[in-house]
Amino acid sequence: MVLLTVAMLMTAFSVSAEDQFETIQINHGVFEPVDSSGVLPIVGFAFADSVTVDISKMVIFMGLGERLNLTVINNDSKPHGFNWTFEEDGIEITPGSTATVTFEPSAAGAYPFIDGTDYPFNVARGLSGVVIVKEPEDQANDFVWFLNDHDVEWLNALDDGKIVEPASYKADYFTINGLSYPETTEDSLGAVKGTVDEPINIWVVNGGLQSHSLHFHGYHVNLLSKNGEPFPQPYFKDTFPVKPGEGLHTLLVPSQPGTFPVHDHSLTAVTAKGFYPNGMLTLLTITDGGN
Ligand SMILES: [Cu+2]
Repeated sequence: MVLLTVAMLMTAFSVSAEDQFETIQINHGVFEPVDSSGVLPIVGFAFADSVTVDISKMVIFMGLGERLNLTVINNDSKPHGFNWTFEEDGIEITPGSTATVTFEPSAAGAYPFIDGTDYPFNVARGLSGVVIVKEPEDQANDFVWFLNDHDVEWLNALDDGKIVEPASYKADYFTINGLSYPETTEDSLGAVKGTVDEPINIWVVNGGLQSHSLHFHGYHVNLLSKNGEPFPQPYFKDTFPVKPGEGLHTLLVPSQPGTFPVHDHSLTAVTAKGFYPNGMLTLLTITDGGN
């Protein structure tokens, strides 16, 4: 009996988490605003196989029970870093060098990360991303809204090596997955499509520097967790704040068919250089599934 117990324990301990390997790079790139006013210089995280930086789309999916081995390559001539936004400290990655981060989360959730060096300037330039951890038994479709804001003066000045005052930050463009309305409606990651009564995960992450507050038309959503921490009470809302560095797991179970907008409650963030409605606005398209 004792031997059997020991054998079982050994089996339990020798079963290691399944490893997932990802490599991302810190690269220079450009952001193309919705109003075709020209390209803006950014620095961001990019997947290993991409040459350009696709701003605000650094989204890594993994399953709960897996272990993420994340290699981060700094291709820039300046030091950068990697920080989970739920932790105080991060690592610094010197120019041309590589760091490896392992992550074995104990709960599902959206876990944002940033380059925390020289905060808030490197985040303003585009260095933020998210790891989304999904329970293996969670069969719901996934949509991601990676919210970001972009200050044209800051992007140009920081690219020129100039110093800017933190208090002077004032965003001109507001994006979901790097896109502004109406571009957002063509985004397979963010333009929610679903069926009445079928659950949908919407992972909402704020990778920018301004607080945002989303307003759903047509539906309420269940807010399940923030940065992997479950909310203590059931939290059923049609409007909720998402602060910088927060990653929310929300669950939408559509109660009716239709096409409804979701937008930042602050109308400033639904503009592009003052033009409405070219910012944080996207659509939910729900069909009745033949019922
Ligand atoms: Cu509204």
